[in-house]
Amino acid sequence: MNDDIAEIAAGAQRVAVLTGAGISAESNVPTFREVQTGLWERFSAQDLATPEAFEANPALVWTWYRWRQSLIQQVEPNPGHTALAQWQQQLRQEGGELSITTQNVDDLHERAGAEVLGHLHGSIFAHRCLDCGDPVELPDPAYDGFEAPPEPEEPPQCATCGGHIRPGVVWFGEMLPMEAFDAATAAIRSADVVVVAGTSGIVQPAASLPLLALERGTPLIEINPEETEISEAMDFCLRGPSGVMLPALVP
Ligand code: BV8
Ligand code: ZN
Repeated sequence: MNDDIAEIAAGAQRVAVLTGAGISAESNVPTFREVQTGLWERFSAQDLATPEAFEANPALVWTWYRWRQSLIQQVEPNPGHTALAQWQQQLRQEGGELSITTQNVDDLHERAGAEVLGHLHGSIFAHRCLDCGDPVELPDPAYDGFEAPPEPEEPPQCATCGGHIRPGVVWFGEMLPMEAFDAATAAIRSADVVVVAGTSGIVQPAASLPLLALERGTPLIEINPEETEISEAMDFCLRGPSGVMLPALVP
């Protein structure tokens, strides 16, 4: 870790973190850009994560989410999630603050003991009725997330109105939860340092959030093994896996 970065991290009292699918990669959760497998191998995640795809083929899209939910329930947080949770606890004890805003629909930050300011793209564990919007509690899916399920299953029907139950995620073309987006905006605007871990910086408007740091010259640190769409705006790029780089960054 270079001295400048170590000094910034050690001196920061207000840290704002944005994470993407890459932080869950070392927990064996495929990133969004990876090629799909099984029933969905001929689709890109981007094609499936849309209201149109659910409308056209509810069983295929519904099963994809329930199968991904099974996988997430079968894996564990990795050292990247744990490091952020630890840094958050450390700062809280010192009267400081570390906020985590994630694009991920998994619960690995929470299971690592961290408090999450917002899930910009919703949660795979939340379900609601497509028609009346009623939230719905469902039993856990019975798939093996490491084996693609044999047959797509139809989404259940809403007990209130009979509509299709849908995943509680934000699909392409859908608005982000404004409360989470506004909270992330405020956190980044008041931070001493902004850390962006595990995102390709492709999906908007989430990807542009860290760039708010440029307004005040707040140091921007990117953690990603690869170059991304937002690397050129970064002050520091830690080219490596977040499971290694985040534990090294925490003071
Ligand atoms: C909106 C939930 C507006 C679902 C997700 C044209 C037409 C229509 C829309 C658009 C358009 N052009 C732009 C848009 C907007 C669109 C968009 O951005 N499209 C992109 C593809 C160009 N955005 C939207 O539609 C958003 N809504 O704009 O609404 C609006 C306005 C008015 C009225 C109505 C609407 C909604 C976007 C939300 C989509 N939902 N997820 C689901 O999960 O199934 S997005 C999905 O991508 C995931 O949430 C994922 O997190 C997210 C972002 O991807 P990343 O997290 O970055 O993951 P990715 O795989 O890309 O990259 C992984 C990175 O990790 C890589 O860089 C890799 O190098 C790195 N990595 C790998 N291993 C590691 C690692 N890093 C660290 N450590 C490692 N070990
Ligand atoms: Zn309903």
